Amino acid sequence: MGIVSPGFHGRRRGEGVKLPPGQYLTEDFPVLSAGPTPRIRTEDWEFTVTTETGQKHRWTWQDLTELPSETPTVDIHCVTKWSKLGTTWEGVSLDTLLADVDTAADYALVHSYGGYTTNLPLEDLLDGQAWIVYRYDGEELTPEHGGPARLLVPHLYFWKSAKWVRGITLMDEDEPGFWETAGYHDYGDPWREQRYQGD
Ligand SMILES: Nc1nc2c(c(=O)[nH]1)N[C@H]1C(S)=C(S)[C@@H](COP(=O)(O)O)O[C@H]1N2
Ligand SMILES: [Mo]
Repeated sequence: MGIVSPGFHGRRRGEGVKLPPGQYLTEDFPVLSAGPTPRIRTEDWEFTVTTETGQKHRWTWQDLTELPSETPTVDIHCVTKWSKLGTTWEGVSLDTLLADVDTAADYALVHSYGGYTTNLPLEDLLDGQAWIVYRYDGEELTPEHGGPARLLVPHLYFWKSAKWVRGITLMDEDEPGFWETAGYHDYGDPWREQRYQGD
């Protein structure tokens, strides 16, 4: 057998790539939704951040899309064991959205149109780790994948990346979301294989 440098295409096939434990690579983009896909017109869309003191910050679709955007390329890891490498998105960093939000909260509960929720420590939304994204692979985010906009927080299992995101509540105490209440791990670090409570 010859010596072949894996290069970029090899890397995409997973050669020389270390995946989180128990994960396999997929090239397609599975859709995982716990219920029907809500259809939200951008005219009706709004995103709110509510602080632990009840202060509300609100962004319309126009507000969101006029903010400076970023185009993160990240690997995503679903708890059902597929991982997808090098996905490219466009959206607004939570650092930008939370810049003027006055809070001392430690936890965030993310709410979606349709009723889905998921929780995480507020610090996991900051420092370039999370975005509200509205484009995927150069195209508008489709409804199936969470359009018009979803949370993207790729360092945690993908169930934390709430599709059809509608708001974030900042809280002093942790409060489990939809899958976390159903027995999935409260934090969900794929590299520590935190799939279920007790992992
Ligand atoms: N609102 C909402 N967000 C959600 C989900 C959901 O059912 N509803 N599923 C989660 C899970 S388990 C995964 S793996 C990803 C799937 O995103 P995708 O359908 O774009 O692949 O979305 C997450 N965000
Ligand atoms: Mo998932």
